[in-house]
Amino acid sequence: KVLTFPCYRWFVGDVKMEIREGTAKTLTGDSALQLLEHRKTELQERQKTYRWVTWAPGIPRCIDAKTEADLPQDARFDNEKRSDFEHSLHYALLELSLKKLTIRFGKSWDDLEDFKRIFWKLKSPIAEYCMKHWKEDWFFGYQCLNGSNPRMIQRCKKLPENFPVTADMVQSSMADRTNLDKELKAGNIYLLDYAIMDGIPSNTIKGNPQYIAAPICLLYQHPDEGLIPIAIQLEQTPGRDTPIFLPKDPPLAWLLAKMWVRHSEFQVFQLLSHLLRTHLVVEVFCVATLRQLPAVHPIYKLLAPHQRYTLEINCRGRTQLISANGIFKRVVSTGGDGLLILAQREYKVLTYRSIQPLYDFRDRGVSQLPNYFYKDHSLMLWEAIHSFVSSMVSLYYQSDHDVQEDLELQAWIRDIVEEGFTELPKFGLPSKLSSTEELCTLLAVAIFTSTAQHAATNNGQFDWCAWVPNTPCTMRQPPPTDKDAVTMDMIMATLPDVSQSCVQMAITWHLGRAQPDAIPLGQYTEDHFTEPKALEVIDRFRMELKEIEKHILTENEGLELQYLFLLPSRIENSITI
Ligand code: OYP
Repeated sequence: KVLTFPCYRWFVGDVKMEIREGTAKTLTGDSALQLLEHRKTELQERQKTYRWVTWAPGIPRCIDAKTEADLPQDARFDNEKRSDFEHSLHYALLELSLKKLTIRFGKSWDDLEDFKRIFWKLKSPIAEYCMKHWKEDWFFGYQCLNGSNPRMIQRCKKLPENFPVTADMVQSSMADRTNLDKELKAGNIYLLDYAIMDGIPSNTIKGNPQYIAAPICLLYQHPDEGLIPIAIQLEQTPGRDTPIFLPKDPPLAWLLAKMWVRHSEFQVFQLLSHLLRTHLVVEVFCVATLRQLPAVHPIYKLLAPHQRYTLEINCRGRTQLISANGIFKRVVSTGGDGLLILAQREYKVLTYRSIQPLYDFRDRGVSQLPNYFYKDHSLMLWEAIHSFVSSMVSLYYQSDHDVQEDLELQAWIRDIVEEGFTELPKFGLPSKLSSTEELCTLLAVAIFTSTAQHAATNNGQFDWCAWVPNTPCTMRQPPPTDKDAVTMDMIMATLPDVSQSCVQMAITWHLGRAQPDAIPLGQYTEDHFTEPKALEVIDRFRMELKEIEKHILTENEGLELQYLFLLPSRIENSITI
């Protein structure tokens, strides 16, 4: 009798052909000796092909590949994706360099209106909205909730000791018959604290030093105006040279203070929320899955579609974006040593708990905030993903015992915790799985992070960063120390120059635009599962996603600023960009 191997793969030119046969089986469910033998050889091969490497200490470990060219075919972009990726960036850069030629070179802009000159063909409705409203305080507050970094804001019960805001400083921002103290007690005061930026070394670009601050910003959930910033201090240590900026200050001083907050936001958003907390976290799951689970394993079948292209995009990121002479080094204030130090600081405090949306919102104390669409949609998606995963797991694991006894699964979690998330004693994920519940949470985290969470941070980056003054990637002058001395010239000398601005627009457009070959969340095109029960579970998941889609569309009807980043049809099934 001919043995049917669970998975055959071959290549015709560049086209990947794949045939899988048979039902998903865990190790204990597979009994024929030859099949067990096959599982073992498959894993040995895979472990030779996919190896861990420490790209840099103090961040998650990753795939051992110098560039994407070192990756096995299976993990590479296909032709269409590769040529689209390469062309789109060239297209954006070319368009912008043509504009640059018509502007003066390597110079500051003359005034804020000047930024419009590169704002020509590459645009989006939200980016244009942003251009019109970025100076308004409510818009600043809105972005904390539904911008591209919606996980920074936290409730403030007590003012931090290094931020001596007094009640009368902010009284004029308050609604009638209330004050700071009452509002702190009522839970209407919030905080953005960029302490993590304190002391991060800043880049030098073409001989010019760039600057970094570590702001703290107080916000107030105003009954009529919504969430608004009410006080900003640009450094962590209070003092005569670090005044507390207020909305009633000279308008340019208040504007520049907000820009400094938004500049920190750019760094935290791109490096921590986006790169570290989605791309690099998910890569750990990818590598462990490829090394420890054979293709017949139900958990392999479940996760593989959520890992498509992630290794290649991360390799490209490491070689072209955050490398010694990559894009960050060329145009961003944290380029050079800064970005790694920043990522290492965040990695030290990264917890498994904080990548589970329920706990994240609870720990930040944001349940009272209205119009927090990111939160509402995340929770709906988490629910749908968790229930999908749970149904799938229950098809293959009848009890906690089954989980404990699955040696492949246990090797998988050990690889994740001990090889991937090394040097992370407080992460909070044990290296053994003892129940189906633990397994379901972990799988939901892996899928949620590679789909919804990545979409929430990645997909809005052009919308929120294309209008450079709203989210500047670098600052070319130190933070202001005197409120009365802020001038427009000083603002223009501080913001990114013409060429830095062009690169910011080009890259955020390149990464934020919809991918032409995108596979949306819940679409399983490779038919890993074939058994009817599993297919039913997939169908149910899709139906739930459809419901969420309808709900979000209805909710957005008539909204001036729509929140569609977590619309299921716009969420990719994996991190591919
Ligand atoms: C890879 O040809 C990626 O230069 C982006 O990286 C851009 C390139 C390569 C450059 C291609 C080229 C994707 C993976 C990732 C990630 C998350 C962090 C994204 C940060 C974007 C920052 C934009 C910087 C603007 C100045």
